[in-house]
Amino acid sequence: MKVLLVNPPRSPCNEIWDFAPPLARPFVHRKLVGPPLGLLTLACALRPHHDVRLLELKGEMDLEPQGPEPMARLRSALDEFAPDVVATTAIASETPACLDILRLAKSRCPEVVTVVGGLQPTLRSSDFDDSSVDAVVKGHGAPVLLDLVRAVEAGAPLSSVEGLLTRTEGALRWTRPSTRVVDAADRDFFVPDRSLVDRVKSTYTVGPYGPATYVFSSLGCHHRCSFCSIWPACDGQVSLRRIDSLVEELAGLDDYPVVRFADANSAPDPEYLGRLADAIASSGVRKDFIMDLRADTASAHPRLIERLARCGLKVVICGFESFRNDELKRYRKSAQASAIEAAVGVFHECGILVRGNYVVPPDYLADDFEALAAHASAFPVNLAGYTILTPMPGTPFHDELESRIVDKDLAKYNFFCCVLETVLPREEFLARVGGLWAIRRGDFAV
Ligand code: B12
Repeated sequence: MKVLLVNPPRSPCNEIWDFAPPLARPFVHRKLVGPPLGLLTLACALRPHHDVRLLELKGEMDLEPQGPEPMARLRSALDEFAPDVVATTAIASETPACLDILRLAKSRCPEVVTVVGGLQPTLRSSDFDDSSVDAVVKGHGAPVLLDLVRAVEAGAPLSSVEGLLTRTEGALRWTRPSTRVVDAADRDFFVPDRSLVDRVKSTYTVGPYGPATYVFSSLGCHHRCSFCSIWPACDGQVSLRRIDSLVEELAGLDDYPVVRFADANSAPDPEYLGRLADAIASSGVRKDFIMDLRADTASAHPRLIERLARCGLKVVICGFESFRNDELKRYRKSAQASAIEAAVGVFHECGILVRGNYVVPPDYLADDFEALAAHASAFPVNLAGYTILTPMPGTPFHDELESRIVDKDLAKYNFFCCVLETVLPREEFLARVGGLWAIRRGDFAV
């Protein structure tokens, strides 16, 4: 079977940049780059049996920004490859682009079977109840996708595939519940097939460094931060990679001097992470690593950070979220603001750069912006980012805040737009968030 995997383009919406004062604009993030690890995982599962191609629309647009627009590139790929199955992935802000992809695939090749998976279908499958979508897969879906493609090959109906939502009588309905328990971090782990991004890997850079790739050491998160989508998607469960499997994967990444851990939190189990750091250090694998670590992990486990520095940890992305304890409590972030300062000290003592991120809630007034700016100016992080509190569709937080939502355009659910009602005039609120980006500037962007 010919399977075309399509990585959707980025959402074009960035209201922080749109309203930022000219001085701050150059520092507002406009894009994050990196390989689509989920699709590369699916490719590994499919490839021994099927002819698989990847159209990496983020990478292609970065490689040739002046080239054809994303849908024209998809049209060419569909005409040239004539796939039997088109599969794509979506986070909230990429949902509209994902639907455009599947609509074009259906209109161009009416016989093609279309399927979507990833975080947004997992959290709110109803967003994909569209005549262009034949099937929706929730969760870590490599085994289900394999079954689906096998069924298509055998000419069997999609309704014969377990654990899938399919279009039946005009609506998405579950097929038989799956009896399979998927452990995508361990038993059902597939090594992402990075050969499919060879063409665009030069676009995966971190500032001047790269090419960079992703690996994950864990899936899921135990914490319950209100704004995060990971715990609702994984029911608060965490599964860890086997250390030998991860070290082996790292040892195979000859083309990538920079590796970012794509974990929700790279230290769900500090003891495990310490063993992983030691295993990497003694394996002879030499990389510059980037991890997402919590401030309270660093303040409580300074020796762990030293071990990570010894194995190559160079940059940490740290969700500070707020400098005020009452706001941290509101976000259900189980950490104290004082941990931030302690953590930054620990990271810097180990020579690790810190990119801290603050969340700005829509009820901020001028005084709050000034207090945050004063705090951030006095703080020695290498780079700070400021995003807007956003209730991600399909999460309990979205249901809680539903009555305050003023914008339902999913392309705007990317933490860079304001979808909730503000207390300040909206344009002033956005301009003030944009202004914060001028406070600190470093020479790298992650
Ligand atoms: C790596 C990453 C990225 C990469 C994605 C590369 C790409 N796809 O092109 C980059 C850096 C580009 C990125 C960008 C952004 N990201 Co991001 N990112 C992540 C991160 C850290 C890891 C994702 C990952 O690789 N997981 C591991 C893989 C193996 O799992 P997976 O992708 O879920 O895939 C599995 C299943 O979902 C399923 N599956 C997935 N797709 C499909 C398709 C089919 C057909 C099937 C059957 C199954 C299936 O099977 C896969 C294999 O098991 C997550 C946080 C996290 N830890 O998950 C945030 C996260 C996904 N990102 C997020 C956000 C908000 C963004 C940005 C919008 C941020 C911003 N404001 O700039 C941007 C968007 C683009 C931009 N503006 O540049 C949010 C999404 C929230 C939401 N509800 O939408 C997350 C959850 C972070 C968070 N905690 O809030 N991101």
